[in-house]
Amino acid sequence: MSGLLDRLRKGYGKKLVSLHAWNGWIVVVLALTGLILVGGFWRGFLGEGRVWIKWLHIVVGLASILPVIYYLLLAGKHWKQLKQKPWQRFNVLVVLGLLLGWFVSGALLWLFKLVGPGVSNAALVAHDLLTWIGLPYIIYHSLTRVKWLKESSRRTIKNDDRAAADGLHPAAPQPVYTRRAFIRGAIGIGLAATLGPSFLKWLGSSLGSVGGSQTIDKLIEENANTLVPDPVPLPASSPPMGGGAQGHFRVYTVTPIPAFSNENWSFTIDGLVEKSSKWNWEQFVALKRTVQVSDFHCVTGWSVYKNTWEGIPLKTLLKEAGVKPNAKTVKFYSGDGVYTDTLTLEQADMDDVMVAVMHDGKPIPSDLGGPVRLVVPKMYAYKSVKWLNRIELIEGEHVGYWEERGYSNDAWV
Ligand SMILES: Nc1nc2c(c(=O)[nH]1)N[C@H]1C(S)=C(S)[C@@H](COP(=O)(O)O)O[C@H]1N2
Ligand SMILES: [Mo]
Repeated sequence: MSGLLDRLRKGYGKKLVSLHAWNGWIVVVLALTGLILVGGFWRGFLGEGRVWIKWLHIVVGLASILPVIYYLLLAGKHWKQLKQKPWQRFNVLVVLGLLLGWFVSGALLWLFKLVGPGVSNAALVAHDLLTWIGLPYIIYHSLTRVKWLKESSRRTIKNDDRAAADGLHPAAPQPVYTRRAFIRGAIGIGLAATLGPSFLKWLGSSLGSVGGSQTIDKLIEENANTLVPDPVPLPASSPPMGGGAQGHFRVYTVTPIPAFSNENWSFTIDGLVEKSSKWNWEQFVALKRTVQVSDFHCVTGWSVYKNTWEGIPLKTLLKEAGVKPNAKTVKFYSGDGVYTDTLTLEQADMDDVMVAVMHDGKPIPSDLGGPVRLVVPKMYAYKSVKWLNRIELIEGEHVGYWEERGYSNDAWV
């Protein structure tokens, strides 16, 4: 669009130029912060910084509506000027659509507590889809219009002219056109080749969220845990009482995904209890389990509905261990060595808080926190500690991994 903008560098044309620049920078900031937020690679070592990046993304995202509104005020005149330029009109519509779509879906995600999991789930898929389509489009748009591309094609003309004058070889009939088309094509193919596979993977898992078991089956196949024997599902689990989970889990972890074997896995309950216990896997799978169906909500906007979890109610474990009167907090440790979280004794007494061993009648795969994970259905999923291997009863308080990084200690859905 800079070609057009060059010609508009007067009066309101100037406004359009700076609007275009502002908009460009906003998109750059949002793209960078957004990609950092979803990129699993960054999760671990950004730690606290992630919360700041999230706020930056939200604030800039909300502000991104301002240039759009401003443009819409100037749009009438601009639109007329583009009468003879259907492609530029198309481009304006695409960019406006993207910005509005990102804004609306982003605002809904920001207000996830207000709009509820159904809406924020749809908003997250829309936000992702727009990014998958919009970001490559905008990258292509900017790469094919940068100055060096034009300069290099100008240089080509000169060289070819000189070559023709020297009589070395005749100038190609349309050197500018072919060279530009070639570079554009190359950029297009390059983008498609680098982003295509991840896009298809994302598309597969998002569409899979209608009948999500497919993706979980794949995680089960890739299960890095080698614990034997497999737990035998109760009749209520197989077939799953809830009819099979709806939605798909995004694999979240702040560490590399740990893997366990019979040799290195154990489960401990200790601290302020009458009777501490430590189970190995064979002992642990022999404990009496129950089955429940519940929804699973992450604060970043996605949910998985109707999970059939089979495991030991936390309540039962605590009762058998005998909680001492001075205990105040239940602290959960992950076998990843890093992640922890807590519940108050009162919260831990809810019937549906479960130390889960199976999901939809199958062992929980390592990616999803198996062999054993906590499930706290009434709270956001950051309370649902993966690779749970120790429960400690403590007197004071403890600040969990995400709570330390800005998440609310009040995680009620
Ligand atoms: N050990 C550990 N447990 C964890 C997390 C984590 O990073 N490490 N992430 C939490 C968050 S924020 C969510 S949404 C869920 C995600 O579960 P999933 O990876 O099985 O989808 O796990 C929770 N439990
Ligand atoms: Mo989460």
